[in-house]
Amino acid sequence: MSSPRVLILMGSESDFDAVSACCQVLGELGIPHAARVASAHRTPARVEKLVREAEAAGAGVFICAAGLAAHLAGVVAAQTVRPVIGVPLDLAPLHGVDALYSMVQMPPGIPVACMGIGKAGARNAAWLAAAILALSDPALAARLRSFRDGFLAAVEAMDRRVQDRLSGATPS
Ligand code: RP5
Repeated sequence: MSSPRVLILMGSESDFDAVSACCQVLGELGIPHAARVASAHRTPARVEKLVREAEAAGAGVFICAAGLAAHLAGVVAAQTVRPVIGVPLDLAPLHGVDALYSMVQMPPGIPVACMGIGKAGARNAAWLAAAILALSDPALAARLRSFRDGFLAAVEAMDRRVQDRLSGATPS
């Protein structure tokens, strides 16, 4: 198997569903990736080791998914100059706003590219990672372009269905 070009870290097994959505997009794009559990506060040395090993193996982008006071992305960004994308996860009682603020409000110098909260953000993390890697990978850039063309076809199909529904609509 090829070395991961994207390492996804999640703070807990509780984050699996969002990370799985991220992995699905990376898989569809043909980007080798790995997803590991490592907690910034419970296992800081493990986080550091996984980042160091992934860098040495050629990972170009890190994605960090975590909830609550989600410092995982910032901690990873402190250890690498490669791009770090944070995905804040939606746990009670603040429904991900706590994690969002933890990631998006990084002090200057150690940035984290923060996505939206939850699964949609997790999917976008994969799309953004792909765009970053595509800067130096023309074949990946072509695959990304072809996915965008697919979006156009999907939106046009939705529009046709909406027009059909509207033309059959009866006033209430
Ligand atoms: C964070 O705390 C994890 O990323 C997870 O989203 C949240 C809760 O973790 P568990 O208590 O369920 O392990 O570190």
